[in-house]
Amino acid sequence: MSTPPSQATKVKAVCPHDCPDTCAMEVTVENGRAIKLRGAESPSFTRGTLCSKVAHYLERTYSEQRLQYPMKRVGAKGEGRFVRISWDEALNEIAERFRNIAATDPRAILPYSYAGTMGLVQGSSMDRRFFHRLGASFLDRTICAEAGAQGYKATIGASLGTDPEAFADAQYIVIWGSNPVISNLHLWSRIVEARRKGARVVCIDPVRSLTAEKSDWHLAPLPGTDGALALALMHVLIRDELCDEDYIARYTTGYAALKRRVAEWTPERAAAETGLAAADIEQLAREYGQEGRPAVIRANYGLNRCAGGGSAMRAIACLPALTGHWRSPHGGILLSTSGSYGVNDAALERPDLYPADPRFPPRHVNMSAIGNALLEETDPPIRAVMVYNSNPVAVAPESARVRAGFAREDLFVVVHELFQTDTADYADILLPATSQLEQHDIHKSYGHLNVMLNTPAIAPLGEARPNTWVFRELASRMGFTEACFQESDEEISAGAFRKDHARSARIDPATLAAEGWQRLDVPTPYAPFAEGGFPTPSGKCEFYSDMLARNGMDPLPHYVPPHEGPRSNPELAREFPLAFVSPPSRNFLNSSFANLPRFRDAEGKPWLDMHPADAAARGLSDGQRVRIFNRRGAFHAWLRVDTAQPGVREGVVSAPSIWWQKLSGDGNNANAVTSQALTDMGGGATFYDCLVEVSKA
Ligand SMILES: Nc1nc2c(c(=O)[nH]1)N[C@H]1C(S)=C(S)[C@@H](COP(=O)(O)OP(=O)(O)OC[C@H]3O[C@@H](n4cnc5c(=O)[nH]c(N)nc54)[C@H](O)[C@@H]3O)O[C@H]1N2
Ligand SMILES: Nc1nc2c(c(=O)[nH]1)N[C@H]1C(S)=C(S)[C@@H](COP(=O)(O)OP(=O)(O)OC[C@H]3O[C@@H](n4cnc5c(=O)[nH]c(N)nc54)[C@H](O)[C@@H]3O)O[C@H]1N2
Ligand code: SF4
Ligand SMILES: [Mo]
Repeated sequence: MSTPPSQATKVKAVCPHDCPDTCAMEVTVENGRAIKLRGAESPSFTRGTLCSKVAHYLERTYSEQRLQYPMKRVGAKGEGRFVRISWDEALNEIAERFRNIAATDPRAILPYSYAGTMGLVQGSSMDRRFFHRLGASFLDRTICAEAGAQGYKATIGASLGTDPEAFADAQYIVIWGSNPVISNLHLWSRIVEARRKGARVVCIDPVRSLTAEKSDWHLAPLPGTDGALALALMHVLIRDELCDEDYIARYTTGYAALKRRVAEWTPERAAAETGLAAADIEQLAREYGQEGRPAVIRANYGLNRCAGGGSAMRAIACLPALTGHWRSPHGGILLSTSGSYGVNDAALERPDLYPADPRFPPRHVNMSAIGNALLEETDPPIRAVMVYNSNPVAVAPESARVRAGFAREDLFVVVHELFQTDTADYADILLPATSQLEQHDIHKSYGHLNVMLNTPAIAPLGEARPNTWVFRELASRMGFTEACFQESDEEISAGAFRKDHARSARIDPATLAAEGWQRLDVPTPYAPFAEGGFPTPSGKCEFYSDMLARNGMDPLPHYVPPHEGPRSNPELAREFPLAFVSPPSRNFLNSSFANLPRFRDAEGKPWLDMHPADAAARGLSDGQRVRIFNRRGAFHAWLRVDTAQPGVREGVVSAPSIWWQKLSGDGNNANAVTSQALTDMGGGATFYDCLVEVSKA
């Protein structure tokens, strides 16, 4: 840790949260205390504004709920009663427990982390080195984006796409499975700009989200049916000769096979799957394919949390190549920009430290089914979990199983946190973590093309310590002597990007220190695939994928219906007829902020949005407290039924999330009902593939 400044100064910082915008912040510090925090004025993606959560980040930083010293459990697991201990006592005990377990089988130890901070240093460096060197189980970090990422990769080759900055001059924008007003504010400001210049904005979402409300046209399919819609769009584009044959011939593979495949996908067939009108599907295809007007798609993770999430993204990613919209910087598709960076994972994470012990072949545990893993893994059983940067008890699916897993008497649980979350209540040892203002970091982004530097603004509160410090200390107690465990945070961040990578080679420490950010080495405007050059094995946009064929999968875009729906499981659908989604609420960031008064007050109560027809059929009315349930569990919420402007389409209910269970009133949140079933590609979570019934509470 470097020493923070002690006199009135402005410090450049970065929002650490799991959000595509990765905002540039400026912190004013006086006498060692941060007194003001705002969006940095420099012409970065942030343009001087933060969202309504992080604008109040100082309330989070200085919250009286912050954990300030290490503690150990005195009550029962889950009860949340702890007493203070010293760092030495805490670290010695963890090291001793880990050593004992590792002596039998190190794979019985599992890290559990996600994106509490997105920083490359505090998110994925010293921690990974430690668990690699230890020979612990690998955690497959699938809970958010993996299905979509894999589907997109099969078509495009990597997470590269349209420059978010270029949306400001787009003419036709399709927002698909994404709610930028809530979850990608600075892209939304570009979309508003484009709309002012005449762009048409279409939103595809089963929920009438704030984005849907502000768009020119809202199409509301049933959750998990986007793949069918994409195939029918391709059907119309090809049938009506709205494709760019020259682009297809030069820069794609498998067009003839794709043509045969989508011939089956008439708008009528897709209408039956999606619950949309066939005429609307025809119209969307014609508008999207209009000649001489580039169209851009903002596809995001809302559509990848279902059985067919990977296939759906793969099919959607074919559209801009079919129409040649990639020719323009203001056309194409954006899922994530994260593949634009040359991150030096090998240096940050040191996978080479993993011991090649023939007794212990590498074992992977999927974070999206952590409940089952904790309760059922036998080869070997999980005996210790170390949680940091995540709140699995609140955010992982099927809470009853997750809680039962963490409550196991024979499981040693360490939680490193800023707050006493639902997960912290299950800790044997609870460690205090620093906030972003108290730690050093360097960030890439998944929603723009800049590298960002975060400099510590204040000293750690109480005895809080950064993730890197904890793993450095544990490494030393475990006797790990490799030099990489001595590296400072500044040294780690200096090596975070590859010098041999075209777009990252010119990342300059001096520019970062002076400005707080630097754009990758890409032109402006940037049309990444105007002349092909896809990072696929063939170098083309792959309508047909040899890689999928080799892995025994369908090499062509296809439709995978939801696990839970009238087609896959008619009996279940009769008992639980409503499709349940639980997308992000405006005032929380996943489960972060949900414990702080300002944000809970702004959110009000746990809500459930329902269509008036569905409410009437159940004799339910607006404002009533209801019970949402299926065979996995139940939780309560307050019903919102808007008869003038229904908040959701018929057959769908939506509970803005993620509430802390212990603060929600009945000890449960939306994940009481969600399922641990996985997606078709990437082993992702299927939060929005979930049937429920709703009754009066
Ligand atoms: N305020 C706020 N911002 C956030 C977050 C937060 O919790 N709060 N979370 C952050 C994180 S981790 C992520 S991953 C992103 C998520 O942000 P997005 O990628 O935008 O994804 P979601 O919000 O999950 O879903 C977006 C929209 O998809 C809709 N949707 C649900 N199912 C389907 C479907 O099957 N098909 C289609 N077409 N649409 C569907 C939802 O109703 C929702 O309105 O946001 C980030 N930003
Ligand atoms: N029902 C439902 N469930 C969902 C979703 C949904 O849409 N619906 N969305 C899913 C998605 S997209 C995601 S990404 C996951 C998100 O799940 P998580 O990544 O677990 O996100 P958070 O709930 O914000 O928890 C992050 C925790 O990390 C802590 N933290 C922050 N910074 C640091 C740090 O520097 N060090 C340490 N040690 N801790 C830190 C925070 O205090 C916070 O408690 O949730 C998933 N769960
Ligand atoms: S949560 Fe997103 S929009 Fe809000 S400040 Fe952070 S990066 Fe920016
Ligand atoms: Mo996420």
